[in-house]
Formats: sequence, structure tokens, C-alpha cells
Amino acid sequence: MKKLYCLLFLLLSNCTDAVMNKNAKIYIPGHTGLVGSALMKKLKKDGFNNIIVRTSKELDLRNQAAVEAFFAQEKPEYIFLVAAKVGGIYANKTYPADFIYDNLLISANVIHAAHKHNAKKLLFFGSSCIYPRLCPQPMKEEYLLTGLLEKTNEAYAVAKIAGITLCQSYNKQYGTHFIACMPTNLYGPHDNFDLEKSHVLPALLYKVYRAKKLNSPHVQVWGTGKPYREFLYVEDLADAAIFLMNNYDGNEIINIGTGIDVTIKQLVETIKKVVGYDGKLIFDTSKPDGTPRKLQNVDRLHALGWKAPTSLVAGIEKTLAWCEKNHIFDQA
Ligand code: GFB
Repeated sequence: MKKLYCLLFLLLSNCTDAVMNKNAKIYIPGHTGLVGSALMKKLKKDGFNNIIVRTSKELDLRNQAAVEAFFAQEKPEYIFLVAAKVGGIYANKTYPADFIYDNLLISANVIHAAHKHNAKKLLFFGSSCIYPRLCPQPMKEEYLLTGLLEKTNEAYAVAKIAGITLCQSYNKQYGTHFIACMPTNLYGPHDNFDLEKSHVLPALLYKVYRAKKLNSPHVQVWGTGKPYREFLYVEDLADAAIFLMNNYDGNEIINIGTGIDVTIKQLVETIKKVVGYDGKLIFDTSKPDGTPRKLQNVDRLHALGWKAPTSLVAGIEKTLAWCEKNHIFDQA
């Protein structure tokens, strides 16, 4: 029955000839960030030669008129909508107004302009925090909007759910090909390593690296260490995104992850091994744990033929090598 469902789903969701040709006009709003950088690298490596970008200084995506003028001038065919205000649990909890305002405007302006200027296809990037705080694990796409959200990232999650609904509504009303993927927690080169605003993996990699360098007897970890998290190496995400742009055209959201999660304690123990640090861990339980678990069900993605190749250890090793090569932790 499951095989038949996946086959049916494949047939229905694969009905467009939108395989990008190498000189297709591709626009990547947010090209300098974690995901944007990985996408740029992969698209160039794959021979795509007509990629247009603008820095946030050159084009403020919250400014509707400016976005409209850019699309009227450039008329991009394919859009990887990775631009967003992102951050870890502390940033989400502390700046909710910025997270909902910026992300709502960016999605509405870009998606509307993409429709108005007849873009062939757009891929919207959501996040696994859109799912209810206590939904069954692993989380299937159909669990969306079936329960209360995690309070620490509610503003961001609501903005991302609005982005999904924008895509689905334009598809319904105008027949656009706007698809939406839900990546799990990401990490890799070009990440944000700010110890307050970043996500857990870059923060702990930095802290453990610094503790080894300074011979500190211990490292501080936020929360209890008990929550589970799933981590996807960002270059795998870039590969999956291009795969979906070429092979998926469903109106349903699609999860992107590894299907494997670890506790925060297991994560920091893995980072200690990769860095070669054997000091103690101090858990600061005054800091929030957030969602207890958010493991994504990736059957839909696997049924399309894509699987994440990079293991957590290999991904952390690659990220550490990139940080050392780019002197990210030199001021440690
Ligand atoms: O990655 P993170 O900040 O965000 O935190 P979420 C994951 C877990 O790691 C939490 C713990 O339980 C943190 O308490 N943690 C331990 C740490 N030490 C640290 C540390 O030094 N820094 C950080 N940042 N965490 C985010 C959402 O939730 O996930 C975003 O707020 C987005 O909106 C993102 O969805 C993917 O995984 O809890």
C-alpha cells in the first residue's frame, strides 16, 4: 500500500518539465548565507552559468517596490528563496518581532513578484520548527498545523507557515509552480558562529575548539542536554534543493533531513571527539531546551530518490576543516 502511495505521489508530483538548463536565469535571494553559499557553490560546480544575486545592501527584500523593480528588470526563471532572518533558540526567543516581520515581508514580496513576472519555478525554504511542539515522531508532512507550536520560535514558525501557504495559494489561484521544502537543523561552511545568536552545532564547535586551545577544564552547554535534534550538512541540502527544483512539483511540503537524530549531549560528545578535547561538560539549565524532539520523516524525499550522503561525524569534520582554513576561531 505504502509503495502504491509513493508511486502515485511520484506520478502526481512529477508532472512538470522544469528541469533547469545550464543557462537558465537563476536568482538566489540570500546567496551569502549558510544555505545560499552552498547553493552557489553547487550550481556553479554543476555548470549553471546565469545566476543573478544581490546583497541585502543592494536590494532590501522587505521593500516591496524595490523587489518589484528588480523582478521587472531581471525576470528570473528559477528562484531559490533562501533569504530569511534566522538564528538559534536564544535569538528566536529574544527578537520575535524581527523574526516574524522580516520573514513575512521577504516571502510575500518575492513570491508575489515571482508570480507577477512569470517565474517558471520557485523553491521556498521553511524549517522543521513549523511542526507542533509535541507531534508524533518522526514528523510527517501532514502533521503541519495539527497542534501548538514551540513557544521559543513561534514567531518564526508562523512566518514560515505563511510562506508555505503563499506558495500553495498562488499555485491554486494562478497555477504557479512554487514548491516548499522543510529542512531540518543545518550546519556547515559559512554558518553563523556568534555564541549568542547561532544554532547549537556551530556554537558548541566554537566553544569546544576554544576550550581545547585555552586548556579550559570544562565547556558550558545550554539546557539539560536531553533534547533530540536532527542535523543535515548544508552541502547535502544544496544538492537536495537542486534535485527538488528539477524533480518535484507537488503542492505538498516536503521534508529534507537525514532521518537520524541525537541528543544535545551526544552531539557535544561527538564534537569533543572530532576536536580532540576531553574536558568536562557543565549543563546550564537556566537556558531553555526548546522542543523536546523534532525528527523529520523523510520517506517522501527518499521515494523521489534522494538520500543525505554525509554522516554527522563527517559533516562536523568538514565544518571544522573549513573553520580552520578560514581562521573562523582565530580570535578564540
Ligand atoms: O540550535 P538551537 O539554538 O535551536 O538549540 P532549536 C538546540 C538545542 O541545543 C537547545 C541547546 O536545546 C539548546 O538549549 N544548546 C546547548 C545550545 N548549548 C547551546 C549553545 O551554546 N547554543 C545554542 N544555540 N543552543 C531553532 C529554532 O530551534 O531551530 C529556529 O529556534 C529554527 O527557529 C532552528 O527552526 C532550525 O533547534 O531549539
